[in-house]
Amino acid sequence: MALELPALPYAYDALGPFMSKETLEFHHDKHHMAYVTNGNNLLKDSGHEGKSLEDICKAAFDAKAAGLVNNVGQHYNHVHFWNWMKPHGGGTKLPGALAKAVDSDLGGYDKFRTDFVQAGMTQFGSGWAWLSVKDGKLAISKTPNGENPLMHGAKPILGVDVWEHSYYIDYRNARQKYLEAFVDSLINWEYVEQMHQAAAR
Ligand code: MN3
Repeated sequence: MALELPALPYAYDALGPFMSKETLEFHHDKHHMAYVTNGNNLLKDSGHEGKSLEDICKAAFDAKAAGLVNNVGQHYNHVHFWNWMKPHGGGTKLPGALAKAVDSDLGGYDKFRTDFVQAGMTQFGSGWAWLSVKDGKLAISKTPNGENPLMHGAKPILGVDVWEHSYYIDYRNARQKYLEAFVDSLINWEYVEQMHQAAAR
């Protein structure tokens, strides 16, 4: 299965003022496209071509195949990242089942917000902060470069890209402001809940 760049699920200017058209044009059309191109080149004759995206992520990490980990990992991460955001998203109104799990596993919404932003702030250099299901419970984590929680025995349900290409045009060096805007104004909680339900199966 060749990797393919999906269309954004909204217009390029739909996430303003929290994420600009210019950021999305570079991030989706240039950065994500490059992961697709490089990933497809690396997948040729790798023995992984017939596997699912999730299985390639895990197999590449287990094989310490850094090129595949980063490019196929980044393809997986970005396919979901576009859907983890929506216009007029974010905020404290989580779908019921997810709100319950955030309360019981993470100490409530406010602590989730603090800890998720902190995970993004403390990922040194490029990478991601995550909300995942691990051993049946929600957990917050961070990974470097193109890695994701699939490679660490968990199922991601929300991730935020903390590579500078995701925020430098709009926020310059203010990573915390970007992370807070992501949580408060961009998260597509319905999509997070879909992945939460799927992870429980
Ligand atoms: Mn990115």
